[in-house]
Amino acid sequence: MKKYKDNLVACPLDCYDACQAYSDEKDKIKASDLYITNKKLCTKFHYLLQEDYLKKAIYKDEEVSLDKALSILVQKLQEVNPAKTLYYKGSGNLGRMQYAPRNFFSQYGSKLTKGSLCDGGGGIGIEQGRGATINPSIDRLINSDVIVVWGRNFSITSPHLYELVKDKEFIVIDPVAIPLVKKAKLFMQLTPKTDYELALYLTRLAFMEKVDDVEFLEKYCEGSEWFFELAKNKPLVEYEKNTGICLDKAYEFFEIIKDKSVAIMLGLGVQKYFEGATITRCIDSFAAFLGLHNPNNSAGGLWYLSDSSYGYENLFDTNIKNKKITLCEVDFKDFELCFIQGANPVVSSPNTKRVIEGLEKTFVVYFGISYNDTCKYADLIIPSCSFLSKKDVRLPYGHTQRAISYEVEKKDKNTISEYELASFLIDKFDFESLEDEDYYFNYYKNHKVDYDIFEKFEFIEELEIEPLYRQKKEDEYYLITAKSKKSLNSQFKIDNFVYLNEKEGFEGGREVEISSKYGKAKFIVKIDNAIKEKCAFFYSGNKNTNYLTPYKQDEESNSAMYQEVLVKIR
Ligand SMILES: Nc1nc2c(c(=O)[nH]1)N[C@H]1C(S)=C(S)[C@@H](COP(=O)(O)OP(=O)(O)OC[C@H]3O[C@@H](n4cnc5c(=O)[nH]c(N)nc54)[C@H](O)[C@@H]3O)O[C@H]1N2
Ligand SMILES: Nc1nc2c(c(=O)[nH]1)N[C@H]1C(S)=C(S)[C@@H](COP(=O)(O)OP(=O)(O)OC[C@H]3O[C@@H](n4cnc5c(=O)[nH]c(N)nc54)[C@H](O)[C@@H]3O)O[C@H]1N2
Ligand SMILES: [Mo]
Repeated sequence: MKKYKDNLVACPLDCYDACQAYSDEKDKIKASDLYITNKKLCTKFHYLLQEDYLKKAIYKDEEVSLDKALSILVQKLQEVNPAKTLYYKGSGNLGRMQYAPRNFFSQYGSKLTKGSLCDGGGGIGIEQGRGATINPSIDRLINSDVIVVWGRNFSITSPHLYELVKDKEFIVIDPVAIPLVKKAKLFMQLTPKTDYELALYLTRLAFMEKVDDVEFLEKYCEGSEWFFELAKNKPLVEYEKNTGICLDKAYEFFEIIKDKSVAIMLGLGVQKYFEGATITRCIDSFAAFLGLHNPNNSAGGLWYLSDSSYGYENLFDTNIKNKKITLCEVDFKDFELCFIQGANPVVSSPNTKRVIEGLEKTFVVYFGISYNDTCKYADLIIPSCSFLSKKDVRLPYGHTQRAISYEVEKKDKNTISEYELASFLIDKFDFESLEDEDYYFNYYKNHKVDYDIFEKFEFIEELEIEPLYRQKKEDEYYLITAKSKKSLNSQFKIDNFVYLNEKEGFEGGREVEISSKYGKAKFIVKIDNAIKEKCAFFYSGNKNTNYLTPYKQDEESNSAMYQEVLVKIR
């Protein structure tokens, strides 16, 4: 029996786990038994297999043939001023071959984007301390005794990684009682955007408890004394008040980790703010203070979303000189034509009202696999083929095992892959041709990367952060937005509720209007005491949350900062 050869398929979804599946003798898609995937596929993958794929191109709300749609696209691209066009790529499919169209649009002269809607701030923070945004090896995670889950819904957003370590001891740091809290030894339900203060607070106690790794600090680090000075800047009572974590709880942290090896699983939650990079670096500095990065140990560390392309070249990006616009700040109306690929900005980008108003004033080309909210504003829709019908390689951000995709299903004739579309357009415009598809595929499939590069750690030495609690008025709420088990951002099963603690005095099932200085929208209330008081919680993919969020970029990484906002509820 052929087991894994050219029948492999990679899960293309934006997720820490990057699963490897395969197509069996009966063309059924199954989970491989390879390492992380380990014979199980998650709910989202099953939804993806059942996805209602686009089977027809659409022009001005009428179905047209793929050929017709492509000729309209070519004609339109010939008419408009290339400098007034935008290439906007989302993270609907994280395969490397998805970058092919960017090669055409950069040769054509479109504006491109920079920054992220996702992990950018935290990524910069990690890089500033360690030199690169890469994670320790998964073996070090598996060898750890205690896992601190910090601003990350670990069992939901990376269920396969979680499966590897589910029997460990857990500590959870989150404003929400996430499912893992049930089995955690300690839950610190902190006030949003106070993680840097908690990191400093714990650093002081670590010193008092003598759990700082003195040898590591001397040999591998710079600036730990300054960092400790920062930690001493505030009295403990002030940290208690600001973070909402009492001293007893903070001490309990040290009782649990005493003489144990510790892994911190850090997530997006801590960095969805203006100073997201600084906050993250502060937490990574606390981890370094404990010696979690010590290369002489075989356990412990801090894991974030690593830079999945670390150590690889982007082969499709040849000689790019195009101007780049910050992704979250894109104003679609500034362009004559916008080409949107694998993204759903109407739901996923911040400030929905501004996004929609912009899309209404430009020629929108949507290139994707399904009819999403952004398609309503598209003039031309081009169906991309299913991940089962195109070759690709998925580089992971939660671990280092890439997943491979072959063409295991015949492509629907009305759809086109990203590589094919790019080649077609390059040919029409007589630009510099792409290499063969296999040239790219084989590179990403075979290239070897050395992830073991830890040399030294640089502590954060100064800190300027404006906490939200300082501006927050009595009748205002923190906005919390996080992933749901049944959706992958705006794909699959969507939940449009606002979740509130019963102590806020709202009635479940009632409609409320929620407003911020950026916009307003209506929501139906669900009462959930897992949510910290004074927080309004929304799942990612909620069609209305981003009416409330700011589109301005964060301080350092050209990224969105969805939670840098306070809201009122009526
Ligand atoms: N099922 C599922 N899995 C997914 C996704 C999905 O949509 N659905 N999306 C994928 C993507 S694109 C990404 S980027 C990853 C992200 O996965 P995670 O890193 O888990 O990110 P989030 O779910 O956004 O937020 C994590 C947690 O941060 C908490 N949080 C919010 N504010 C704060 C704060 O100020 N401090 C602290 N300490 N915690 C806070 C939230 O309550 C939430 O529990 O997940 C991937 N996996
Ligand atoms: N309120 C709020 N907003 C958020 C977040 C949040 O937690 N809360 N999370 C943020 C995060 S972490 C992220 S990563 C972003 C994600 O934001 P986006 O990158 O916009 O991702 P999605 O909204 O999931 O939309 C992806 C689209 O890609 C399409 N697609 C899937 N596969 C393919 C393919 O093979 N080819 C093509 N061409 N298209 C495909 C799907 O049909 C889908 O409509 O959202 C951000 N926005
Ligand atoms: Mo993301």
